Amino acid sequence: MITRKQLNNGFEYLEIVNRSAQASLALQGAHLFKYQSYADPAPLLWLSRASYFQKGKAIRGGVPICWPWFGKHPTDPGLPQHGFARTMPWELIAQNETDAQQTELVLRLQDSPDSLKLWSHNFELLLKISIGDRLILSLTTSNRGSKPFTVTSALHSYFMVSDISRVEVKGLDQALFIDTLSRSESIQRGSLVIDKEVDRIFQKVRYPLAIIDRNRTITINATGSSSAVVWNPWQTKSMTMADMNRDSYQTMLCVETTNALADGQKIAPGGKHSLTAALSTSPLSTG
Ligand code: TA6
Repeated sequence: MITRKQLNNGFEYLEIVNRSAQASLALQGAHLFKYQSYADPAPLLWLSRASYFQKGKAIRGGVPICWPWFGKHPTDPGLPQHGFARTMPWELIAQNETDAQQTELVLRLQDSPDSLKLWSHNFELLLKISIGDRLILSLTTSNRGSKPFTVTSALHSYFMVSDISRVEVKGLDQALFIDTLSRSESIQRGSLVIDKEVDRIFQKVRYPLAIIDRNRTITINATGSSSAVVWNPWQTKSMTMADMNRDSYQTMLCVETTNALADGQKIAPGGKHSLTAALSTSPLSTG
């Protein structure tokens, strides 16, 4: 079942319920901000208790869409970090409750006078979301203009973890990464544990990745993605963020399915590119 809802301030979102899972999706930014499979005792995605739900402000949590650039704009510091897709109004163009176990939604963002002020290209951006016992998000960029353009992008997934000091990220062993904090390059040795602020852009990533939590494994599979970003702001940075509480960092971890830095995608006129993340959980045998 798909129900249109509004917060008291008029912020619109959709509530999706089927036999496998429940989810909530804001039309602003096509931003999925809640998802929980009924097979899992905890939500898959983390959402800040202090998040904004206001026009033009990104929600802190869920899966923000960073597009058409990831991070700070490469040349113009006046442009919004992570692009504009996550704060613009999208339209729901298709919905299909394939069966009682699965719901599919397609949302669209197209170039507009507002977007052309920020980025001078004609485009169509589609997000297809499949909500079932897994969560699948597929972001397809189409070049509707007469010139090629290059996009960097991310499905910037915030995952709920039981205790950040007890998780590890597997699948990045030997991967080259840029540490954005020290602006240095290095190679990941073994699993990644989080015991301080971490903000690493991994290149040439081979999926799947996994977050090993106390009693579950979160598996992140992807297609069309060559990079991955692992981010936790830790306490000091969290305290500088109005939409994070001081203890927020203890139960969240971003493992983002991206094409960042040198992994930007050049799309010819008439061409398209899809970035897809398939997210699932499985219980960790405590034996
Ligand atoms: O997750 C990587 C990152 O680029 C971090 O550097 C941090 O800025 C994070 O994204 C959140 O960015 P935001 O603009 O949503 O506050």
